[in-house]
Amino acid sequence: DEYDDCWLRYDRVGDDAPRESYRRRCLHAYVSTGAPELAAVRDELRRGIGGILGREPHLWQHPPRSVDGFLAVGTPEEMEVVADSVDTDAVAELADGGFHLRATEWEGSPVLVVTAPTDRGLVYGTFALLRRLALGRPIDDLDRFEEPATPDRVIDHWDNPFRRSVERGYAGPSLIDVGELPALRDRYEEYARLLSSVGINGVVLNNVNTEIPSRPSANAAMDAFAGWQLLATDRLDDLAPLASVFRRYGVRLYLSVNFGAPETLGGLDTADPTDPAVEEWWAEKADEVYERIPDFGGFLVKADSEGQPGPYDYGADHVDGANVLARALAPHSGRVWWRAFVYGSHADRAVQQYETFAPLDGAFHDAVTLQVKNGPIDFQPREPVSPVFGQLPETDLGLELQITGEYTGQHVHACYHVPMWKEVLEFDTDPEGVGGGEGDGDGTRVKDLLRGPGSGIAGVGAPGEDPSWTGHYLAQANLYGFGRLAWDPDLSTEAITDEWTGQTFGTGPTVAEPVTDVLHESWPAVIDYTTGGLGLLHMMYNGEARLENHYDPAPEEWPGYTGASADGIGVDRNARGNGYAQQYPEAIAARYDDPETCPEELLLFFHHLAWDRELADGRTVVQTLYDNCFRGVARAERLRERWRDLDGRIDDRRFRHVAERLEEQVLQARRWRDSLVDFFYDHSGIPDEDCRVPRTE
Ligand code: BDP
Repeated sequence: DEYDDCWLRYDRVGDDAPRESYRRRCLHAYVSTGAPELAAVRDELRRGIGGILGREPHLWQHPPRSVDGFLAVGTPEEMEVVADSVDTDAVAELADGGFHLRATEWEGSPVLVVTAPTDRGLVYGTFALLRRLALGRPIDDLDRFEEPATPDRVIDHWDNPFRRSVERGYAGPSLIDVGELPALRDRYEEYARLLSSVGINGVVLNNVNTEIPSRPSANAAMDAFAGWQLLATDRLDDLAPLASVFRRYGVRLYLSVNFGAPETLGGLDTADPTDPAVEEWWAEKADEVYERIPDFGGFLVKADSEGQPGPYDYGADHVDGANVLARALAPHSGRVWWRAFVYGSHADRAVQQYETFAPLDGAFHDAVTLQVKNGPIDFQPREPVSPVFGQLPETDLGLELQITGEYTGQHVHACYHVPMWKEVLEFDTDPEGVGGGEGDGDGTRVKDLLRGPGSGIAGVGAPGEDPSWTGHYLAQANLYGFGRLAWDPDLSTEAITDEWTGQTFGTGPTVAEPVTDVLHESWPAVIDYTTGGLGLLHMMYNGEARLENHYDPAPEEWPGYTGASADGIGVDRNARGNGYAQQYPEAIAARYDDPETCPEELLLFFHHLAWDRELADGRTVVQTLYDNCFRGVARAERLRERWRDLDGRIDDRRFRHVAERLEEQVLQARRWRDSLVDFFYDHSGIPDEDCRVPRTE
């Protein structure tokens, strides 16, 4: 069909895979028939096994006794074969979504069991098994329990039904045409499969900017339907069939809601969260939602931020605001994801978030998840981890990552985000163990803070209507990696790359190695040529329209971000400056506060330093910036060269698509480099030791 299969290609496995055991244990499948999820399991087995072994499995309604080996998929309660073959207590203890894969024997015949305490666990278990087969891994000794590390693993679409556009989307119009619901498209199910296959269990349908019609579009007919109107009763009716498609794959629907909805939709004269009429309006709205979508996930809210209304408009605070929604959703087990992306009252936005939310720790309702971007600024190629992590012990946190490449080349450039996310997840928020623990990262890394009930991981955007789903084929790896890390943050970057590459392009080294090299070198390249690699950020052009560009270089545009002057560069977010570093626990604050101990990759984020100050290796600040910008281009060129090794080894369509983008990436990298080195030279007046700057043309 028209849409790319991404990592669910299920190509025939080669001779090096244990095909004989696959055939034996998988060509006959006894699958329970109970829940709707099981239809998804059967379909997937047909596609998966059919592709991998070249023959669809025979599906049984009872244990097949006449054959030499089979696959059994079901809960222990439903299937005796399963109950006989596994430790049922251990299965029952698995967290929601968890599953167990086990190769064993039953009545003398080899059997492979996929079981779980819930039906959605069976779906995840099936995908996990098919992944193993697609990667050619052994199955005869399988005895594996898996469960998700965090309960909610959600993708936040920034789709505008109003325009059918995707904010920060680089893959065409909205994948889901909510204006057309209840009509469904085949691709919704394909999409649900992709999400479920990596363990994503929630989709927020619409943009956090809920499109207030005071910004009319060119098309007057479309102005009738904006994101905030999704909560209207007839719109909710339309959502139910879509929710059913996702439900079969264990994925729940969520909506972004406008905090002013009681006024704009409900006709009340206020949306003041402390007003009883407002409280009642939200409660009734939640009832309406759950009558139609019983497993609805909850509301996502951007309040008091970038023009969105919020509790501040009514003299209330974020606790009042989040809690009124939470009280409405809690009876239905829904949650409010309340975004911490609030800024505007400080010259440096980095300092505001912690100041705003730390004093509210412990005051949020149990059904609130505070959704915090990984860094204090805004999805830059590299930022320190937000000081909110680890310092709000009484608040359920959701980590917000950006899957889409808003600031990393917008899917024209290849940029693999997985190593960046790993860096965030592994960050130790309490290296001294002040908050308890050993002080060796035990239980205090960002990933550990996301394990409890009520916490989660949200990833912003990426997919659109483009047949590639993500615009750039390599950006599929970010969607894949997001899901895998949300499920298991202990996975290494390398393990995720191997899985994705193997399933997407094949496991043989002549293919896997070049793809891996390209992915692994892409983020370092982007950091180098768009920032100079010492912690500078946001040197992208902003533009005049509300949807800023964030793609082209414009280092002069935001002097506040670079701190460039004749005497030096960087921003004093330290004790001598605005005190941002001091928001961290003491050990971290001390490390960042001293330029000698501050990690070099964040140096200019925390310090304004003289251009000619020497760094650890003896080079000056300005020389290092020059060198890194040139290194970035060299890296981009290497991506391009390495990709060429795949010519004739993968299909031409994907080969050329990526090859063309890498050509463009090299051109853009040079443009970025030139713009940045000119900027550094203009301010410093110090030429490059290698005579590359000032540039002669
Ligand atoms: C920024 C985007 C903007 C979003 C905002 C947000 O530039 O389009 O609306 O974040 O997260 O990264 O709300």
